[in-house]
Amino acid sequence: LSPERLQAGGSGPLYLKLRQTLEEAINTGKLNHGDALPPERDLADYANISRVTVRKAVDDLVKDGLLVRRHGSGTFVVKPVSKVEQSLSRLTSFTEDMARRGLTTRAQWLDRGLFHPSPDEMMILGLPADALVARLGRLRIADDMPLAIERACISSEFLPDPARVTGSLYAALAQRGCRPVRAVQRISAYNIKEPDAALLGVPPGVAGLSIERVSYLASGRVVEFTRSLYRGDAYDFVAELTLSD
Ligand code: 16G
Repeated sequence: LSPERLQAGGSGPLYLKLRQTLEEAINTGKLNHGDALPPERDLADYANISRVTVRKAVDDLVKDGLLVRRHGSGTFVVKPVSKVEQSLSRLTSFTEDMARRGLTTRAQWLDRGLFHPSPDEMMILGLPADALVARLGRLRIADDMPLAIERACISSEFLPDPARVTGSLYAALAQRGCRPVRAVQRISAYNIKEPDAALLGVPPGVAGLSIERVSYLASGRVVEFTRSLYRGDAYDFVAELTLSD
């Protein structure tokens, strides 16, 4: 955003030129999804234009959905992403889902080790008070785009050495003969807050999907209790409904 470029060349209102400059910066990746725009006052001072002009350009981009204003925290860039459509009828893993779409998965580890379970973990996994659980907290990334934060909790009986899980959790469970065969999933709406927003690369306050999955072995024992936070702008969960008789 150089003041010289804004003032120079071309006819048309200044606010349109600023709008175009900002749009170009978004499209060429100089400004990225989740980036905060400098305050309108600073933009006006820097480009040597009036605040009214800046406000008009920003209003325009907000109307077109390229910027979003968050009360109290500023104006942020919104880059539309192509959504991942995820079936709700198959019990698959993140790695498998992404591989099917030709995307490569990567994880940023947030947490990985053996811990004492919290009361709700103890209850859901059906564990005694002295049991240990493996906790695997990951930011899940597909082709460099962060999609979800997942915090899995598994009884140490099924996963005694969580530090050895470097890739797919379900592959690690399968290796130990305890890949889940059934799961119950609860999805609810959630506004993504910091520090999760920063990890997911979205402005704080945007819509997310909070998902809890409890999965079972064929024997009926609970093997996994996972709490996840998915980006609402990147995920559609799709269920097929049939008429039962
Ligand atoms: C999915 C599951 C999660 C499971 C993970 C295993 C949802 C909402 N969550 O992301 O519960 O732990 O897959 O993935 O679908 P992995 O085998 O690639 O580690």
